[in-house]
Amino acid sequence: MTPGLCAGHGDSSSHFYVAVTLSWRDARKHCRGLSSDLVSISSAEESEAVRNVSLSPNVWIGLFKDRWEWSDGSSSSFRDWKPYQPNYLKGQDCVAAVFSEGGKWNDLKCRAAFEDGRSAAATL
Ligand SMILES: [Ca+2]
Repeated sequence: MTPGLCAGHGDSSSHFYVAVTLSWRDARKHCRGLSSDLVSISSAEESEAVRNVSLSPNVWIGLFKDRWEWSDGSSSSFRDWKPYQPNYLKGQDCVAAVFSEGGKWNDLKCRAAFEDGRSAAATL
């Protein structure tokens, strides 16, 4: 858990530090709740400005890797996860829509099978 740095609405000196420890996703949510976002850094000068504003050894910034990709190569960023999903349990590298839960999504082991037509989707 790490504090975050939200982007200011002016130049890099207007970035503001979020002095609570959050997960990356919660830090982003916090910034977005303030009509901002986690800070983007595109130069050494901005990196220095971020360092100057930050009051802790490390902060979340906006860079992330969303490892989910559509198997047909489409680029939709739409996501419809169940609460607390994806939870990235070991081997859960594929996604199922769980219709008993309103069609919300869960990440599941790719080798999970649905022999009885429902089962595995209820797992974490
Ligand atoms: Ca899961």
